[in-house]
Amino acid sequence: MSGNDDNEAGNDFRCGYATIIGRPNVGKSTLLNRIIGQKLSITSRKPQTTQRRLLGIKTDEHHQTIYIDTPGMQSRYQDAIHRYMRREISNALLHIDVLVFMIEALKWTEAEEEILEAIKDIKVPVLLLINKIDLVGDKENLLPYIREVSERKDFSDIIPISAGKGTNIRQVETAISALLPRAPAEFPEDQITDRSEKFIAAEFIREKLIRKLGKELPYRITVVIEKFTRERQGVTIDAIIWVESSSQKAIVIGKEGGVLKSAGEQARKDMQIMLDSKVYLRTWVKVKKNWSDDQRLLKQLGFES
Ligand SMILES: Nc1nc2c(ncn2[C@@H]2O[C@H](COP(=O)(O)OP(=O)(O)OP(=O)(O)O)[C@@H](O)[C@H]2O)c(=O)[nH]1
Ligand SMILES: [Mg+2]
Repeated sequence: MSGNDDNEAGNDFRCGYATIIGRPNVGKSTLLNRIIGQKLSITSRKPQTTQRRLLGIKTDEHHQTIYIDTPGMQSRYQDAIHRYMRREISNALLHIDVLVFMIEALKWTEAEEEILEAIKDIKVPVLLLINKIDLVGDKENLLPYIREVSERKDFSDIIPISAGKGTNIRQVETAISALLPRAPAEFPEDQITDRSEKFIAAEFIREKLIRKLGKELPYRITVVIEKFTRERQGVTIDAIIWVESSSQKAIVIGKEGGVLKSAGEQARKDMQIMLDSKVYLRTWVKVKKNWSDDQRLLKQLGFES
């Protein structure tokens, strides 16, 4: 609950869910982190970084907006992990108040067409965000592009932004909060996500590895935290990095352990910021053959349906 009494502010309070969708790599997770003002969702230059839904919750005096970051939408792959990712998107489209469709400036691909098709029967307002405008050299090109995309659907608003640089983000928040229904807050005002510190710690390790490794590996690696204990001198975290073959294991470990060592070191720094504490991190790489295409193994590794 918002903690508001029956005063005017209480009656006017708005709360609701805004799901962010878009093809892989357009900048959805970057936007969520930018709005929340903290790193919750991992990001990378490689497509298909986000595997699971994650909430970012932002509360002010008059609104609580519950953003849902989703995996990039694509239909190319049919294995179990990708089917899981698509289910995560479908679930994030249920019971929402606003849909935020993100595209990349000056681009419109087959993937965007597929998304339009997927959301054609959606009843809630759809806000179109054109991201990465910082990459557009000649801003004159944006106007005809905006005109063109505006004809694709009856969008409630179209906002050019740069999630990376932080341009027009306030405008996005205002547009979304105006579309939320009058309702009391669902989460305590100081809660910023539905995910545990343990989940986010595992994601930090995955992010560092994705950033260091080739483009085929992101969805072949998953991280499970085996131990997470907070003591007076700091937090001890034991993590297992699961891969699918011994050759992948060798790549993740790297020459003389270099890749794993530097990924672990970078992840540990992010964890220390998040946990505001010293972190002692230990990592192991283990092989589970074909986990990403095995429903049972996915479940075992924490991909709850
Ligand atoms: N130049 C520029 N780069 C951006 C911007 N927003 C995001 N990026 C970069 O684009 C890449 C993808 O960003 P993510 O936030 O991981 O994209 P995503 O849509 O969540 O991707 P998936 O989780 O794979 O679906 C990262 O390298 C970001 O740093 C932006 O406004 N400008
Ligand atoms: Mg993402």
